[in-house]
Amino acid sequence: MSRIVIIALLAFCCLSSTVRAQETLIPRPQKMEVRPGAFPFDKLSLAGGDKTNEAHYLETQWRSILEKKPSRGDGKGTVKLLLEPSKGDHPEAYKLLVHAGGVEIRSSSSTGVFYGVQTLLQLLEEHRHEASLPYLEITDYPRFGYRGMHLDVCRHFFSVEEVKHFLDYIAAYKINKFHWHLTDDQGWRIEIKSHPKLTRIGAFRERKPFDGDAQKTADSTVYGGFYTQDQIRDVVAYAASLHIEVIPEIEMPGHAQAALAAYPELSCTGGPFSVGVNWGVMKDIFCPKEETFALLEDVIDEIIPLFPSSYIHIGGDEAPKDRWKACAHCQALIKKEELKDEHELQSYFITRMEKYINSKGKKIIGWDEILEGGLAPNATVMSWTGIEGGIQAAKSGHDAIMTPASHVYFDYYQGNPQTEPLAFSADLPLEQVYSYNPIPEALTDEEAKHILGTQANMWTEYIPNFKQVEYMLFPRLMALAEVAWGTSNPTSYKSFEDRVVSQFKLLDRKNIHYSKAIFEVVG
Ligand code: TNX
Repeated sequence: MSRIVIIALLAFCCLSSTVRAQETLIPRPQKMEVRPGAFPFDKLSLAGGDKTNEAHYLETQWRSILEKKPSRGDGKGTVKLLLEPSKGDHPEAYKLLVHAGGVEIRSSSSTGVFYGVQTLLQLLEEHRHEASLPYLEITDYPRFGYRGMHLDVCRHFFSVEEVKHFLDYIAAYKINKFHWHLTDDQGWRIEIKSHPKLTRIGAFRERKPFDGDAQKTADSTVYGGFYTQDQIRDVVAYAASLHIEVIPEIEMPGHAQAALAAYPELSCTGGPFSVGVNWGVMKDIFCPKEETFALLEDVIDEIIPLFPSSYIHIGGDEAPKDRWKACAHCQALIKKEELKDEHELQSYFITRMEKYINSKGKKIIGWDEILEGGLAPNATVMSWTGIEGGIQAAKSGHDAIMTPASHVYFDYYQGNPQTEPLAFSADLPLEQVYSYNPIPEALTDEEAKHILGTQANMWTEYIPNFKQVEYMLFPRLMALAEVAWGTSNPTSYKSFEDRVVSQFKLLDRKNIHYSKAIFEVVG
């Protein structure tokens, strides 16, 4: 072979691997420069003495990608994870360098190192066939500190193992908050030792044909399950090892039918109730009685030591006021507290719970309906009905997390409802997620500082098993990740789609379900 042909071939290999490195990473890094040259996999080794959680994580994942253990270099390896304090750096920033000496990941935090490791794993995956990594330099950091993913375990229940898989998936795309929706009309899913009926009664409902084989209980007419406090601690610790903070949600005053089935005396009518089997908004909600506040405070007391997060989400959405209107106690309370109406009574409810939670050193998050009747003084708003709630919160100096149904509701259809599996009856194709900008135009730069970030929600009315969770998550999780990391560019959606397709190889190899709706010809 002539030298010219060899040089041309080398140049082609280099170029194609360069282009690929840039075309595959999700979320796309803030800055990436690919240089001529490549470092062979067989020279990669981990420093023998590196016993950090991140080195351990890299070793385990490496084994699954390359189907063999990475070699451990004595003392020094060619892959270096370097935690080095530096002033003024973004707390989650990292640098990744591949050069003639090997791979260096540098950060001032273990979280940054972890994100560098995630990027390296995506590069290893992409280059596994040519068995070398292109020389490159990546400087990377997220736009938003809050990059969230939610999971509703109430409408359908998912085991600890499944929740851990969910955490693995979101961690791989640098999501750092897990919003765990633990109570709703159709199930109370967390053990509360002081009120055992919450799970003994509230965690189980009548089984429906749609539930399929999932979560078989001894009685085949019953569906359900819950997490013990030990299991909760286990999940929270697992999430922490993936640099994910778990934010628990305990719904009040609405979406409370499972709790009312257990303790009907906390309703306005006295019940009786059964744990919800149908989807939608239920009229029976917590009644603002002293017994209700006492139980909810007990719940909070048990929740606080389980979750290190500084937040507790207390719901606040979809609480119809029918029962409060017809309840003598509620009307007397409205008078006594000099409130205008039932909306202000809801604000009284939330503010009272906020005061209790604040007194324990934690902050509340609530869905945007907590704005009605006046926002509790320190509340963070999760804006789901649209972006207005987030705008209103930020303009009044409150923090907000943007989760508008129009862009980040992963229970909606990803493609044609004729060919996609049954879902909530609205559409949310990949491109729509990708086009989202969490900062509303209506905000000034100063107000925009209150937008902590964004989160996608996975409501599970139509998601009876974990395979379906995967399916609804992928590939939209990738779009969410890039929006939250701040490197999405809707004008080059096509090139994002190419990167998504290249990530499908990994999903295939791991046997993870995902929607192929993006391949559908729209016509
Ligand atoms: C509205 S989003 C709800 C949920 C449903 C969801 C279905 C929100 C705060 N409440 O209870 O599961 O719509 O998309």
